[in-house]
Amino acid sequence: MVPPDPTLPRRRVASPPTTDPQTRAEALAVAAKALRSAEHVCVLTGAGISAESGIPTFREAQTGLWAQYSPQELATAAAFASHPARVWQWYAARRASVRVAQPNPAHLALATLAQRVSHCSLITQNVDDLHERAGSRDVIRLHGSLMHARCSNGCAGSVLPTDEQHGDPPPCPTCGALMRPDVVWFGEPLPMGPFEAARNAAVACDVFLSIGTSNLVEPAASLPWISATHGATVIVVNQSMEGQRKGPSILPLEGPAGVLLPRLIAEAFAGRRPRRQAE
Ligand code: BV8
Ligand code: ZN
Repeated sequence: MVPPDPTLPRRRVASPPTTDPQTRAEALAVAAKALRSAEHVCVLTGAGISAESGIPTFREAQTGLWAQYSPQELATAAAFASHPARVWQWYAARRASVRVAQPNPAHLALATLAQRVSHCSLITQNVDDLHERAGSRDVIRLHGSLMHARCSNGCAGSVLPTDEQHGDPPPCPTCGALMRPDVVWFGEPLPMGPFEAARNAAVACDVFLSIGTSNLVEPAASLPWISATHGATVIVVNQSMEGQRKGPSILPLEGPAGVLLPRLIAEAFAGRRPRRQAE
């Protein structure tokens, strides 16, 4: 657990939910009330928010050719070093499925949320581009992007790879080393800028909305608890609360994000005009 940073200003402590809601409707009403009164909302999304767009979650069993591997085995620099074509093709197959997928009502609800609150920080662990395609801007990407590739030797810049699912990774146009997916693999450090921005938002927000994540992968998994220790209300939206932390400042909303998020945003901001029109 990361101790609160004493140098950071303590903030108005959003009161944790006063009632212990028995029903989903009550939980939704308590969550909507917390959202409506929040100045700064911080959102963290995981693979579950893209599930209703048809993108398998990270922990769901892999299908077809990839059924024989676990994502953790493929999403590492060691796997790429030993089997570059296999890893490159796994990402190409995932990229192709993202390309034909559409943002679902959960992604769209978050784009609406950003127009309703004074300050909304959207952090994603996902590597698909569905948040951006739903209209969200300034997405804080902790684990990179499936839709880009970069030089495995560290040359500057990234390219938009094709969905060519066969063959080897292409060579870097600058130095000839293999291009690699522009994602953060297990055992690799997160990009400093995005993680700092994510941590600062978690500390500063009044409400932390955790959506569709098993909260198992660090250091992203610590963000909701950093927020809770700084007085925020943590709303957890997940298909299942199994394995999810409980606590006085944690408000569980169990169900599919594509159903719950539109309802939550509608209930929280009924009658409130958009703060700024989508550009
Ligand atoms: C780091 C990009 C340090 C790639 C990803 C040993 C050695 C080294 C590190 C470690 C180690 N042991 C532990 C670690 C730390 C490690 C880690 O946390 N491992 C875990 C497995 C224990 N972390 C790291 O390695 C990180 N780096 O620590 O570096 C360092 C520092 C300095 C110098 C060197 C090193 C890097 C982690 C990033 C890995 N890359 N993605 C790719 O995508 O291919 S992580 C990847 O998995 C995803 O991005 C995501 O973050 C994670 C999956 O989590 P979820 O998104 O939560 O998805 P999941 O399937 O688990 O759950 C889905 C949820 O949705 C479920 O709860 C489900 O109920 C719910 N759901 C389903 N449908 C719906 C729904 N909810 C709502 N509605 C629905 N419809
Ligand atoms: Zn290069």
